Amino acid sequence: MKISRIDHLGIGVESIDAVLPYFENVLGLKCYAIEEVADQKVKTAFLKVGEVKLELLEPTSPESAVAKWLEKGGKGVHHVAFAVEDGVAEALVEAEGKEIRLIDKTPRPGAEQMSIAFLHPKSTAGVLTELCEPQKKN
Ligand code: CMX
Repeated sequence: MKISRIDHLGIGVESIDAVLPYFENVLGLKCYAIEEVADQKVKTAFLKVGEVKLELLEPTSPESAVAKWLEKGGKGVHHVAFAVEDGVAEALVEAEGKEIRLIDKTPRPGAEQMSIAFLHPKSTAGVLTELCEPQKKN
């Protein structure tokens, strides 16, 4: 697969409202979008740091993967998202062929009109890994 850059770092939080002042007033970053991703049961807030984005993730349901992670004591960086240039679906086939455990067998819709898929942290050096690309327009 061809990874071109880190697209974003996902940061899990109990409340976006509670942590946004740190990112905006102390680090001087600007939140440019708030979006709910129903499929992932999260509300997201995006801030840009140069080319890389920070995605703050607040669960919208106790069933959310982020809610479960927070409940088990998770804090801070939740996942790293890599932009794939030659297709997420193709990258999943390649990863599975290299015995990487897939969470998503096929890409799903993510925030910012991206197509996303996750690889299981047990086969990615402990880092929950997202692969993403802009959704294809039909
Ligand atoms: N980073 C690293 N390791 C993680 C992790 C994370 N974010 N979340 C869970 N794990 C580890 C746990 O610590 C646990 O390890 P141990 O067994 O050593 O304790 C292991 O993964 C558990 O794995 P599991 O039993 O297979 O699965 P869980 O029910 O705990 O769920 C995971 C974990 C990663 C499969 C689940 O969170 C998932 O499917 N994530 C993908 C979707 C997602 O995270 N969506 C939210 C973001 C959406 C967005 O960005 O739009």
